[in-house]
Amino acid sequence: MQHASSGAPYPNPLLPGFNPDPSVVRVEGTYYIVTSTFEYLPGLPVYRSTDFTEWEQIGNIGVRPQQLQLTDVPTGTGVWAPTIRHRDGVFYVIVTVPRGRGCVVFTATDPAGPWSEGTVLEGLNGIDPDLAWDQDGTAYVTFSGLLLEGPDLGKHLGIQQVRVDLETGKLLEEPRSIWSGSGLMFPEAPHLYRRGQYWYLLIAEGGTERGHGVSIARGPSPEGPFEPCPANPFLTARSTTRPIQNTGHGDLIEGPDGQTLLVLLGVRPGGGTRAFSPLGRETFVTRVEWVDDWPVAEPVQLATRPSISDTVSFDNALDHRWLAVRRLPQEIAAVADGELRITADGSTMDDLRPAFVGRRQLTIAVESRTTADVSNGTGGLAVRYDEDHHYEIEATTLGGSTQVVARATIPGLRQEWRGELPAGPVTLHLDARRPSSAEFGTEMMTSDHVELWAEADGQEVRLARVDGRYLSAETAASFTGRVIGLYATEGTVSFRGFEASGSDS
Ligand code: 6LW
Repeated sequence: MQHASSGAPYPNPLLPGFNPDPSVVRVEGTYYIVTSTFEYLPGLPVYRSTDFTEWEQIGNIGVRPQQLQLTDVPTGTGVWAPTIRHRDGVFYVIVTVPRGRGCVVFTATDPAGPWSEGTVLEGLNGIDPDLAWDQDGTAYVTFSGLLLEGPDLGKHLGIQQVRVDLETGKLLEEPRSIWSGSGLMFPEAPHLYRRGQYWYLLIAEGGTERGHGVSIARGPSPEGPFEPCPANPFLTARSTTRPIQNTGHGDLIEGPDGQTLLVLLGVRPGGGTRAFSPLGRETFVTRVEWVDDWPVAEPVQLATRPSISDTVSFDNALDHRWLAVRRLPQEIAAVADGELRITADGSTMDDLRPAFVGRRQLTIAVESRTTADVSNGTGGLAVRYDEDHHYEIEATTLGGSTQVVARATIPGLRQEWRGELPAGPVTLHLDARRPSSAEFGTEMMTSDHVELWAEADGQEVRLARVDGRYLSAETAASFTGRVIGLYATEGTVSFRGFEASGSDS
C-alpha cells in the first residue's frame, strides 16, 4: 500500500473514518487496534496488522446484545474508550459504557473472537479505563475520574487508580487519585507502561476538541509517585496550521522497526476557517523518540491513501464492517439471492433505532450508490451522523412510477426535494465533494457538499446539493462520525450492491 510521502511513518489516517480513542497491543509481531463505537453495534472493532500499513478488521468484540446492552443508551454515550492488552495468552479489553453497563472487561484467546460476556467492575465510577499488571501479577485499573453517576455528576477527580480482581470484578481498595495532568481540562485516557527503570503514565488533556493534547509522567512504581514531563503536553496540534487537529488520546507501542509509535485520535477539519471535520475522530499514528527518558513526539503528518473503494455485492452474509444503531445489523437486514433486504419497523432516520445498516465514510470525497427495488416498500441511501443530523435519497413506488425524495435534516430544520422516475429498479446516489472553490466566498467556508440524485431506465433526477458542514464532528458533536448506508421506512426494500469510493488526495 502506498501513501503520499510526507514524513509520516505510515498511512495517516491509519484507520480512516469514525475510529476514535484507539488502543493498540503487539503480540508476537502482530498489532491489534480497538476503537470506540458509542451507540453502534456490533461494538468495538478489532483491526489487525503485521506491518502497521495494511490493516484488516478481523472482527468486533460486542457481537451479542447482552455484552454491551446499548438498547436505550442516550446518543453520545454507549461504548467509550477501550484499552486492549495481552497477558499469558489472553487478550483483555477494558471499556466503559456510560449510562449502560459501566466498566466492563472482555477476554478472548483469539482477538477475532469469540469474546467473553464481560465482567463488570462494580463501583468503578469514571471513564477511559486502562489495565496493567505489576511484576507480581497485581492488576491495576487506571482511569479518568469523571463522575458520570451520582450526586457529583460531572465532577472530575483527575486520574485515578484501583487494584482489582479481574475474576470477580471486585475493586480491592478505594480508588486513589494519582495525577491530574498539567492543569488543562479533562485529564483522561490514561495508559500505564513499564519502560526501563520507570513506570510511565500517559494521559490526554485539554478536552477532545481543538485543545487536545498528550501528556506524560513517570514514577518508580505503578502507583507513582508521578513526576510530570517538563514538556507537557508533549504532543498537541492546538493553535497550529497542521491539517490534523484535536490530536490526543494516544497509546504507545513499539513499531515494526523498533521505534516507539504513538497511536492516537485526530480530526481533519475543512473549510476556510478549518472548522468542520466530516468524518469525525479518526485514528492516526506518529513517531516518538526518547530523550532523557522522556518521549518527544513528531507532529502528526497527513499521508492519505491514494483512494479507497468499499464495494459490497451481497453474495455473502454481512461482513464485520456493517453497523446498525443500538441493535445488530442482522436484526433488520438479511442477505438473500444477492440482495440485502431491509424490513421497516415503523422507524425513520429520525429515530434512535432506525431500520438502517451502514459503513463508516472512509474518505472526505466519496461517491456512494446502491440499486434498490422499491416495489414493496420505501427506503434509500443515507448519510448519518446521528438521529438529528442525516441526509438521504429515498424512493418508493406510486402508481406506475418511482417517486424519489432527497431529504436533509438538522436539528429543528428539514428540507425535502422531490422527483419522479420510471418504475423499476432505481439507482440512488449520495456523493460528498470538497468545495469547488478555494476563493473567498461562502463556497470556501465549508468542508464539503453532499449531492443527492437518482437514476432509473436511462433517466436521472438531480435533486439536491446540501452543505456538508452540518454533519461534522464540530456541529453534531455526538462523538461518532459519518456512517453511510441503507434503510427502509415502509415494507421491505431490496438493495443490489453498495459502493462507496473516494479519495482524499
Ligand atoms: C472519551 C474521552 C474522549 O472517553 O472522549 O477523546 C470520550 N477523548 O477520553 C469519548 O470518546
